Amino acid sequence: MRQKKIHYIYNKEMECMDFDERKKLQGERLRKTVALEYANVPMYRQRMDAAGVKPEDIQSVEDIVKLPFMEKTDLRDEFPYGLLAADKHDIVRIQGSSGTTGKPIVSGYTKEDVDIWTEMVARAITAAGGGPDDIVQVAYGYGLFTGGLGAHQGATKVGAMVVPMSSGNTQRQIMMLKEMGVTMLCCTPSYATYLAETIREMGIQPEELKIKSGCFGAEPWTEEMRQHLESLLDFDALDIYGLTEIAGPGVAFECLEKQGMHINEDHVIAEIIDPVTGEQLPDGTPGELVFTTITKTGMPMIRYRTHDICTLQHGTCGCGRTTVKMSRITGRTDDMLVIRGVNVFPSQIEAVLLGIEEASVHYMLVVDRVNSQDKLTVQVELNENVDMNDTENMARLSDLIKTRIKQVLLISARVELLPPKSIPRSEGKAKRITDNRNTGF
Ligand code: DLL
Repeated sequence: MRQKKIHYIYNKEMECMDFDERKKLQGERLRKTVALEYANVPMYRQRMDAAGVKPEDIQSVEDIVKLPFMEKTDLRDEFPYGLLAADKHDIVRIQGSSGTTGKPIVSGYTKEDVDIWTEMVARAITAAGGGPDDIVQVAYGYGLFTGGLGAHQGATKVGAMVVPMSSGNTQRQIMMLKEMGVTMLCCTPSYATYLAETIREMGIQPEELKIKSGCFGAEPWTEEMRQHLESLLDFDALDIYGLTEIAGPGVAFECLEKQGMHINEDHVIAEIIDPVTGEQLPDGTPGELVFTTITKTGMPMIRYRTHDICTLQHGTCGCGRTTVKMSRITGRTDDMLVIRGVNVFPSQIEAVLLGIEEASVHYMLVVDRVNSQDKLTVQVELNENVDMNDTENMARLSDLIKTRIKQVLLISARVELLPPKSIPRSEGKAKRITDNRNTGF
């Protein structure tokens, strides 16, 4: 059941702080973080020395551009403890990123880091209408991945009752949602879609559930997907963003205005840069998101390149928060597909498919190289009610999808229409790309 648009704010002092005051606070915290990093992390000290920057050169937020970037490769190279700025004795938690092969990307957190991260998620849950009266089902995976524990801690902090399901076992998830009277759901948007569709297929109506909102993140999704989800369950589907290296979920979160995600600026400084030149870009211009942690003491990150693409927007939101907002992530600079020279983001294809009634939200992009030419195949699962034996209609649908993809991406794709439930479902982050171009040598 959708809730009234009332804006609850967890930490008014920090979330609604005057713009200049916050900048001052960020400058002070940045100065401390850089001094800590320079003193305790040899890799970053060497990098600052090589760039000719000393801690005393950093006095205000504006000075941040003098500092060298950090990259995911730094975490791999310094695995597992090389980037710790705190004594190992003070580290109380290790978390890691999901879905990678080989060594995971891990981050170490002090007790204070865990508390800060917990408050970030508490702010997100509050913004989604959550509080002590709520029952929050956490269907993010628990483990090294930050989703499960992150959402769990935040929901506990606001005093909600947590149902720690972790991911998977869809029938059991749905039974608990219904029987426990769950009011909020936390999981990936692809899993939320799968859950919502299964709920409807089981003949359960939204009125039989008490779900009022959900905090969905850990992977890119679209506005169209929000509409789809909200129409299935009659609730508020909100975006939540984060990454292990910085904290976990809650680095940024949407409020009920649904106009971008508020970044917790008392704990991080966000920049958008041109991924090629490294120059800062103004509000509204898409580029790579870069974060600097300014309160983390376990493993601080300075100008960490996320490779996520989005825009920033400063100003006061309709909810009263004054924190900068980031747009949805439209892709990553590194998993962006380049097909015949054209940049392709899975989210663009998803938006096309969601505009086609017969197509479901389940799809795969397969890229092959045939006679030195890139070939993109879009596999689309059709909805249950589509008659796949109607060859005329199948041909029309396939042409329609091809035309729309061409209009949006300016490239041609082969379209394969598949029966319902033929694409494997994910319980965590969805895998939507198979790139065969670099294999087979
Ligand atoms: O995915 C943390 C998280 C858990 C966020 C639960 C939200 C909810 P990692 O596994 O380290 O951490 O992956 C971080 O996931 O750089 C983005 O590319 C992507 N990502 C995270 N949230 C979003 C989002 C968690 N809301 C990487 N929209 C990030 C788009 C997202 N992409």
